[in-house]
Amino acid sequence: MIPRVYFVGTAGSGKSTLVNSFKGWLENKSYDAITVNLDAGAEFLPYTPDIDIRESVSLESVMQNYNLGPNGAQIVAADLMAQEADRVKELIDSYDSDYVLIDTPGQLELFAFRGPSTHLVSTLGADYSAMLYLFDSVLMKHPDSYISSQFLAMGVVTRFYIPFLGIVSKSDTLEPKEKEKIMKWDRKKGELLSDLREEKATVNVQLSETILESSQSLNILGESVFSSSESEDGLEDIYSFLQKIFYGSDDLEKR
Ligand SMILES: Nc1nc2c(ncn2[C@@H]2O[C@H](COP(=O)(O)OP(=O)(O)O)[C@@H](O)[C@H]2O)c(=O)[nH]1
Ligand SMILES: [Mg+2]
Repeated sequence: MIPRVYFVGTAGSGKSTLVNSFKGWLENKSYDAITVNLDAGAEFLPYTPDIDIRESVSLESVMQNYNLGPNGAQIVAADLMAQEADRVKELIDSYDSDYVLIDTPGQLELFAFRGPSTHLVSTLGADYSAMLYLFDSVLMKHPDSYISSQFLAMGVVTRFYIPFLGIVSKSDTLEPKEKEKIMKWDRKKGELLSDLREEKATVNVQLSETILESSQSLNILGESVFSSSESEDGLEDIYSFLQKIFYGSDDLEKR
C-alpha cells in the first residue's frame, strides 16, 4: 500500500502550499508522489491534483441541491466526501507511487472533528497513514495563542490513531527572535509555562498548566519541525520522519 500522508491544520496554515512544495521537493529527490484534494470548497490550488474530490462533490452543487449557504454546504460536502472513500481508495490504488499527499478541507473542523473523516482515514488504510499537522506561525508567537494551538492539535491527535508530526509552517515569516522563542517553548515546555505566568496569572493559566503538564508527560505532540514552502526549510525533516515511519530508515537515497 502506498503511504498516505494527511496535511491537516487551521484555515490558511499552508496545507495546500506545502502539498505542492513537498511534492516538488520529493520529485527533485527522484521520489514520486501523487496528490489528492479533499477540499470540496477549494477555489484555487497551487498544484493540479491527481485525484480531486471536486469532481464528485462540488460546493456549488451542494448549495443548490440542499438549498444551503456556503457554511452549511461545507459541512454537507465534508460528509459526502467521506462517502466517496471507497472510490478514492480504488483510485489511489490504481497508481504506483512512493507517497500519497492528501490535502484536507481548508477549515480544520470539517476534517478533524466529524465522524465521516475517521471513517475515510480507516477506509483509505489507517495502518499506512501519517498526519502532518500544521501550526500556523502567526498563531504561535504569544504564549496564550501558542497554548490554544497546542490544545487544538491534541484534540485532533486523539481522534486519529495515526503517527503525527507537528509542523510550524510559514517559518520564513518569523523574525529570528520569534523563531527562537517558539523553538524554546517547543523543546522545553517548562519555559512556556513560566513565560505564560509572567504575562498573566489567572485561573486560565492554572488550567493551562494542568493540561500541559499531563500532555508533556505523555509526550502527545512531540517536537515540531519548522518548515517553509518558500525557502524549503524543514522539508527534509518531514521527509525523514515519513521515511522512518514507512520504510524504517531516514535514508535520503531512493529505495
Ligand atoms: N511566506 C509564506 N507564505 C505561505 C507559506 N505557505 C503558505 N503560504 C501562504 O499562506 C496562504 C494560505 O496558504 P494555503 O496553502 O492556501 O493554506 P491552507 O488553507 O492551509 O491550504 C497563501 O497565501 C499562501 O501563499 C510559506 O511557507 N511561507
Ligand atoms: Mg487549502
